[in-house]
Amino acid sequence: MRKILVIGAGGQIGTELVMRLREKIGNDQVIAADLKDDCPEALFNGPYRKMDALDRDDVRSYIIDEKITEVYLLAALLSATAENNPAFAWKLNMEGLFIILDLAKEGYLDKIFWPSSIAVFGPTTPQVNTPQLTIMEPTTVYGISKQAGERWCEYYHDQYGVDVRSIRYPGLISYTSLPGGGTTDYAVDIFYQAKLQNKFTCFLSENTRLPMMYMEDAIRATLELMEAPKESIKVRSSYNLSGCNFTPKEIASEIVKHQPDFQISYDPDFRQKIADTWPGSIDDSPARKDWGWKEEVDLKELVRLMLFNVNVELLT
Ligand code: NAD
Ligand code: AKB
Repeated sequence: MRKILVIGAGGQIGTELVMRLREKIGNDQVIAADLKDDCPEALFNGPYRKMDALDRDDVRSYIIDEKITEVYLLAALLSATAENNPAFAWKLNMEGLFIILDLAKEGYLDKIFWPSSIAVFGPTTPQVNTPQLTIMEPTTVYGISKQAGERWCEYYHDQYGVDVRSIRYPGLISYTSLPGGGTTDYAVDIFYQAKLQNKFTCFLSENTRLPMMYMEDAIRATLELMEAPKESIKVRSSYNLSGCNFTPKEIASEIVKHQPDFQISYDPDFRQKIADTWPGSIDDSPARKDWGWKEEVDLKELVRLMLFNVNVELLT
């Protein structure tokens, strides 16, 4: 029987991933774990465990004693936060991964999901329709840690047969919980500010194009990848995945269609330098071919859904 542990469950992806996994395999079969003392309200319907992904002894004994079969390891520092604390970002993003990879190597886990990011790419990468296999010279500590993580995932698969699967998520857009310190966060904040004050100051410049995805598509992709037969997973580093892509100016124009007086201004900060090194669009043909990936939500629909669903009370 599947018994899943989601580490970093209290964040932007974890909250929605746990909800969906519980719908699929049962509330008690999916344990949400996070450094936070309290379980997020959205996850009150099932087990919660306070856990530090870096506490090797605790993570090991919990997974072994509870007979966990799958781990989704989401605990990490994201791009903007990581630049402010590079040494700790490297430690969290790498050591947490090794603890889980080693457990799988020893036979305690059937499967692992570990997310990578478009941050693995850098200024020398082709920026349009970035291919699966290409030049990767990331310049952020976050990107470097994700690239190294990808190499280790492939290594553990090839050398020890570990069934680890991964996606290079683009910027994810959602309303259930707030984003955790990334460069793409503006594309979530813009909806809260549109609702609160009908205007928004963007920390990226108007023509900065980045790959993005609505959370529902990202969660569906994750479940489809994890449920695909082992033989169909040909990429053991991490799969490129594309949803849509847009600039701050384009998302603002789409919001104006719903709120004609909405105004955007631009005040780029240190995150501009990060965004300038990332691709504008992604070629995800291997994901489409190997396990049938297809996005469903485009920019127009994403804006409609976000404006309808964001709850500004989440900000308080
Ligand atoms: P987030 O910052 O919203 O959530 C991370 C969660 O991990 C938080 O709840 C935090 O409390 C928890 N955490 C931090 N340190 C921990 C520790 N030591 N032990 C246990 N829990 C800890 O991040 P997210 O957006 O949900 O991202 C999850 C993963 O997906 C990360 O690896 C991130 O790099 C990757 N990713 C996210 C995006 C995105 O747009 N959200 C895009 C690409 C990749
Ligand atoms: C970030 O901006 O850091 C994340 C990501 C694309 O990995 N959203």
